[in-house]
Amino acid sequence: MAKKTAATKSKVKYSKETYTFWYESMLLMRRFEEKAGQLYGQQKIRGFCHLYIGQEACASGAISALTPDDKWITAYRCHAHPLGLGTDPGAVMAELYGKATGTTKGKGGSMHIFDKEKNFMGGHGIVGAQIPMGLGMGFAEKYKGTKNLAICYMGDGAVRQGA
Ligand SMILES: Cc1ncc(C[n+]2csc(CCOP(=O)(O)OP(=O)(O)O)c2C)c(N)n1
Repeated sequence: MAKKTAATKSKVKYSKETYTFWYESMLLMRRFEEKAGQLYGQQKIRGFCHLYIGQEACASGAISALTPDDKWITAYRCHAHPLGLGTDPGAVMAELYGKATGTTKGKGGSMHIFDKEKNFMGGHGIVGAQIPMGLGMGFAEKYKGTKNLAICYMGDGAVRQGA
């Protein structure tokens, strides 16, 4: 008999729409990052370019669990979250190219993708800088009396940065 795992014990059922969202959004993230990595290697994308390959589920799963009013922030590995939240992939790619049609008008580049409409607050190049800002975003919702969440992503390096 197969050993019971956390997954087989779970009574949670997900809809076909949720599974489809996970698959489509993770595939978009993966294909986008593969292309970005290729273009970076060809020096068409300049500056820094940190990819999210292998971590797609961390973004996609959270996006399906939260609401459009919740707030998002992460570090420089920031292409995938806006893609999952519905930001135009062309605008994210334009930002990587430094074009005026990019999400930050080409001034931010790969590490500084923002999309205020999707409540995606960056995209930050300073390791750990997203932690106090994410906390502030959470407090802002508390002060305003909403039930919105602020979700802050960080790597293990950022955890002990000090903030
Ligand atoms: C304050 C600061 N110190 C150092 C760096 C240089 N730096 C860039 S990425 C990185 C590693 C961060 O690791 P982690 O937070 O675990 O994120 P990961 O890249 O592994 O996703 C460092 C030290 C920086 N950007 N900011």
